[in-house]
Amino acid sequence: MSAVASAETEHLSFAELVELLQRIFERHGTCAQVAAILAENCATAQRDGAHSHGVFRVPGYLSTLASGWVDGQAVPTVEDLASGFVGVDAHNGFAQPALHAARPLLVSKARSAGIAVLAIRNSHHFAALWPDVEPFAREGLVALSVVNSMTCVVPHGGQKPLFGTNPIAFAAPCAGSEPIVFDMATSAMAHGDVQIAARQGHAVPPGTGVDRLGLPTTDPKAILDGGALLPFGEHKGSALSMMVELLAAALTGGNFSFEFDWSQHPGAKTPWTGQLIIVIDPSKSAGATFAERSGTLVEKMKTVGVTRLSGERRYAERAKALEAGVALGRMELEQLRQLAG
Ligand code: NDP
Ligand code: PYC
Repeated sequence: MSAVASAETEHLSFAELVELLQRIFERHGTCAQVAAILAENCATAQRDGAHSHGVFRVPGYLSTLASGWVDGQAVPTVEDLASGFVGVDAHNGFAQPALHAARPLLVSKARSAGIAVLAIRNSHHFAALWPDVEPFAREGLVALSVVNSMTCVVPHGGQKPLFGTNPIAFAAPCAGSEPIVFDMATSAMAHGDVQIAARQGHAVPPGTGVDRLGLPTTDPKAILDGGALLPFGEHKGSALSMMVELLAAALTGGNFSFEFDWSQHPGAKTPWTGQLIIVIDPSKSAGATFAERSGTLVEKMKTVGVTRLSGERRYAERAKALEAGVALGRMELEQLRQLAG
């Protein structure tokens, strides 16, 4: 899929796009429930303008399913591990169905203990992370999630790639506005955005990555072709990326980003790792008015000149799509229709 803004654009309603994607996933090897969950997730990213993780990802999902690397029919096993700890073995399936299966137990534990952890292992996450956390904030909860991916980032001070692009997403309720949400790769750029830059022939900013000789480059093709990404913010992003490896893999029982070998599955694109989600019920804290406090902070940020909060671009894209439909390139839509049969 192109992820290219084109004058040749068509619009589908969100429900139409979900239905189209659901047919594609089901036709290419997932069971109906997995198809429904992935379709909703992918359409949500497209709707909200997260183009590196919307329909752009469909070919990668399908080549991975065809390669036998991921099990599109896997049924996750939810484990009640402790008063504040839920585990899920995704059984080599996707992470989103695992979260879906464990969510009711996770929320009930967070509401009774004030905090609960969900550790997903043996899972594939190929999507944006904010759709996993935003719904918790809509229920008045605070959520933090991390997921590790595949070796393509050189740790600060290192000579070779080891870490994944390892995103961190956070969501919190905010009185008087949409939830506060941020979601960011700990690499200088998400791998998906490097792929888009390579397709479109754009240079990436200095500091994004290195070529196959380890030399700094702004050529996205050189980063993808034997080169590597760098963490954002030098040692600081690198420390956060290390934290993500520890929480998403070591703590969950999943693979580190360097630990899996997909060389026997040509076409495999989805990292086989783990994901951690921490959910907090702020009503249990001493300050019972967390959402109001969030609102106070946001208002104060505006008084010092902040005009754009994290999440705001996404909410604006969502509002536009709800009005006019979700925009897709005409060619892109034609390809999707062919894939759906
Ligand atoms: P961006 O750098 O585009 O954005 C990171 C965050 O910063 C977002 O919350 C964004 O809000 C916010 N933001 C961006 N610009 C500004 C600004 N000028 N002022 C204030 N806030 C701003 O994201 P990344 O490129 O780091 O990541 C892209 C996606 O890739 C993420 O969804 C991530 O989950 C996904 N990813 C997934 C991986 C996986 O293994 N599954 C691995 C790596 C990345 P807004 O949303 O409103 O733009
Ligand atoms: O964009 O870095 C990325 C990515 C890795 C896995 C899924 N997305």
